[in-house]
Parts: sequence; structure tokens; C-alpha cells
Amino acid sequence: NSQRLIIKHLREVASILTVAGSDVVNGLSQARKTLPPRYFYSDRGSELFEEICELPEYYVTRTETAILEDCAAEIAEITGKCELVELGSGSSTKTRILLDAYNQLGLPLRYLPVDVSAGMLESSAKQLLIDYSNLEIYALAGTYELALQQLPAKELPTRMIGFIGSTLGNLNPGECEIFFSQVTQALQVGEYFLLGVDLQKPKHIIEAAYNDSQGVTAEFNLNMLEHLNRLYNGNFDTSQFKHWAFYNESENQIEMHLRSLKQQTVELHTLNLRVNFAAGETIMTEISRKFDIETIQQQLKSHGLVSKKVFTDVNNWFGLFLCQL
Ligand code: AVJ
Repeated sequence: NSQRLIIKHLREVASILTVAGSDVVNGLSQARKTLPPRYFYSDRGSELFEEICELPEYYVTRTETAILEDCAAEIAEITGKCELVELGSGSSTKTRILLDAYNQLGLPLRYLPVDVSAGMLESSAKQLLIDYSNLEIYALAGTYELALQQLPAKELPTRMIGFIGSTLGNLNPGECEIFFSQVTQALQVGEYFLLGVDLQKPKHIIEAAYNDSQGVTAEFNLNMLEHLNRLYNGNFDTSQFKHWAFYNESENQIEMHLRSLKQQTVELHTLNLRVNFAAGETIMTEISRKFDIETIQQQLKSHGLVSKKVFTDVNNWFGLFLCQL
């Protein structure tokens, strides 16, 4: 099995750690404090996210899974034998639907999962090797920006970059533009981009999905502080912060925050950072944007990404775009 699995740790480059730390310093030094959502995904955070995906209120994963089950064979037929680069692969659960479709058509497939959680990446890859006897895996542990710049040479005729699960929603419009440019730079003309995004829908449905009754989303949000404590020798006291999520209708986005329950000072020793919080002050830890089909298609098109197929569910809650450069 080891011959079919390569794991490359992109995070081990020294300069990247510096960049990561400066993200945190910058975000916490602003008048309106923010932290990058990728810090959710410690190994524990990735497990909590898996739990979120199973929650009754969190329609996102369930809806996209149903779409994939309907259209995976069509996607495989369109691309033919193909390498799948998946940005933010997590547990690769939904990806199995695609892998099955390629298998059933007898198409060889190489899988290049990219994830910031090395633990999740490694355990998912090892399980995939067991379950898919012909699959070759080249896993990249690190951010998708880095991975897109350091993809290994292609071994099959075409490539598809997959960005499913609505992770795009974490990027603000400016970051989205930069991201699409990075994607098109990594692709050759004729290659594919598979994008899954959560669509606009009534506010109460969205807000329930980010304020689940079991408190898993709250734990996921607070886990970011534990992760930062470990990474940068910090002393965030998670009992002194509270989860807060609401739908900002004018921006069409969920905003997740952590609210400081008292006036306090927190230190991240490794970063040489002291942060003061007023009582009630918040850190915004995530935006989760909700898109509409026409706008996203136009934006893709402005980057040369032509949507060949758009798949949705009966309610039009989620959109899956198969684009070609
Ligand atoms: C993984 C970014 C798609 O925005 O719905 C879930 C993360 N945050 N619950 C999302 C998340 C809170 C999720 N994405």
C-alpha cells in the first residue's frame, strides 16, 4: 500500500510558519478582531466539523451529497480518466461518491487531497487505500494556496480541481478573485474545476445550521482558541468566550464570532502578542457566504472558467458547478 501513497508536508517550510503567525497577529491587532477560518482545523477541529456535517440542522453536507450521488457518473463521463486535486479534502467522505463513479466506468484515477489537518489527511488517505485497490494518492498537507503552487507533475491526461463543501464561502469577494486566479494558473486549458457552493435561502434555515441545538458548532468555534493556544503557546480561556453566529442579510453571509465575556488580556507567547479584550468585544472567526447561481457563474466566466454543467437539488439550496478552462 505504501507504494500507492505519498504524503507531502507543505507546512514544514519555515517561511510558511512565519506567514501563518502573522495572519494571527494581524487579525488580532485590528480594531475589529478577526482570525482566519483555517485555524478551526486542528485534528480535533476536523473531527468536530465531521460531527457538524451529521447534525440535523446542518443541511449543507447532506444536500451536496445528494447532488453528487445524482451527478457523479455524468462528471466522470465528461472528464474521462482524470486526476482529482481536492482542496480541503477533510475526511474525503463525499469524494468517495466521485471515486466510485470513476471506478464503475473503469476509469483510472489519481487523487491529490489537500488539507491543513495532517492527521485527518493521513487517516483518510490510509482508509482510501484499503477501500480502493487501484487508487494512487498524492496527499498535500498544507494550505490550498501553497498546494496549487506545488502540484506534482501530471500522470493522467487531465486534471480536475475540486473545491466542494462550500469552502469558497469562507473567502470574501477580494479573496475569491485571488483564489480563482490561483486555480486557473494551476490548470491547463481544457481542464476542469468542480465547485460546490451553498446558495441563498431563508434566513431562519441558515441561522439554525450555525446555531445547532447540541452545541457542536459552538465547540467547533471555541476549539480555534485551543488550537491557537497549542500552536503559539497561548492562554485563551475558552470558558470566557461565547459562540455567536448570525446571518448578515445585506452581505448574504453567516458571520461567526467569539464574544469575550469579560474584560481580559490574552497572550500568545510564541508570537510575542498580547491582546486586550473589552467585555462583549468579539473576534470574527468565519464568514460563510451564500451565493446565487448567476453571479457565481459570471465570476467564474470572467476567469475563463466556463460552467459546462450546473447541478442543484430540488430546493435549489446548493449548487455544484462543473467548469472547464
Ligand atoms: C466548511 C466552510 C463550508 O461555512 O458551513 C460549519 C464551516 N462553520 N459550521 C461552513 C462551518 C460552522 C463550513 N465550511
